[in-house]
Amino acid sequence: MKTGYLICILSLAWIFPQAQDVVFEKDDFILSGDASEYSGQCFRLTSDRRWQGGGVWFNKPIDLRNPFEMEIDISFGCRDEGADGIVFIFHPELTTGFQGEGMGFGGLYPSLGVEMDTYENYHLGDPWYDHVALMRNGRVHHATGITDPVSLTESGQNVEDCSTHRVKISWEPVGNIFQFSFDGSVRIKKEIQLIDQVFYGNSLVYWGFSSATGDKYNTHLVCLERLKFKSVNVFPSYIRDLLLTGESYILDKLDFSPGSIALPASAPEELDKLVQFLKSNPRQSVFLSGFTDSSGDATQNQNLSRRRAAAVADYLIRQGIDPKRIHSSGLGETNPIAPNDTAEGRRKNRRIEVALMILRV
Ligand SMILES: [Ca+2]
Ligand SMILES: [Ca+2]
Repeated sequence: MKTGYLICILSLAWIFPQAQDVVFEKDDFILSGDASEYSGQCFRLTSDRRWQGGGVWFNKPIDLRNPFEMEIDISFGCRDEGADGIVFIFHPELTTGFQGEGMGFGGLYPSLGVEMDTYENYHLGDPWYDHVALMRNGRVHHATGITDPVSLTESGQNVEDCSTHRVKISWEPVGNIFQFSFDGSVRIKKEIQLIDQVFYGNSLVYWGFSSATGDKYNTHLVCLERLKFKSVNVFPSYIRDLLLTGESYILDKLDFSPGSIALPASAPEELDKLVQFLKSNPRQSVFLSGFTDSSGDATQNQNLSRRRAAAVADYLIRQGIDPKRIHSSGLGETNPIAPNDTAEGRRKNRRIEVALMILRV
């Protein structure tokens, strides 16, 4: 193969990275409200009681510039005209919204929701039958929906029938196509500028399901069968715009020796404040990003920065912080904060950045 072709193919692979089947465990998900683990690959969002509300969220963001596909089995319970239904959500924060008729989607801004609604709220323009619609920004009135409500099933029959229903959800970024199918029938297929028009240019979002009951109720179950997407483990500087606290800082005194991943002697002084902060703020997560100066090989620098950030993460874990609250990545010589042509500038660029995020679930 000629080099030119190879470069061309590699370039295309870079522009269109392939989604991967995700091997998932229940630990990859964060539960909120009344949600709980259920048997197998299932989560129970609400139990069969009044005024319940629960959500389940994948704990890492995805990048909507990549395809996203999932197959799930959903159970809406056994009580026809029960309530309220289940919403699949994309949202830049790990947050669940208003309950009741909002089904945990209400008020989430900006957001995309696939509302699977089994309870007719007259004042929201709900049809009498169990329906699905594509909604945005936590608004549950159908007048503001992206698509009009259609019956969940092709035949129009009730879905609160004690059985499970196979749902497929997919996002194809090349054609901007969002698709939803229910029991093998495509119910929504919509071209939508998800990144530019719904999320205002930001492609990093979390995904999850939420549900609620009200005066009417049902057990709501979600069973994950197949997930195919790329989750994002690196947190470049622009993701800080998403952080609820907006706080990030540089571990100034953590000067690693050249080429070394051993924590310097200043580590306890520098990191124990962070440990104490995380212990006193149990809903806070931390993102550690390692950076190097531009000396040497870029790939080795990326590797070095990743291992240094991981060394800091290990220290926090040894001090008793739950590993699920710590994310680390290495960004190598990218994003310099000073010129690399002076010793002082290079020293500034060799750094670990700490960004904080509240898990508001
Ligand atoms: Ca409703
Ligand atoms: Ca029904």
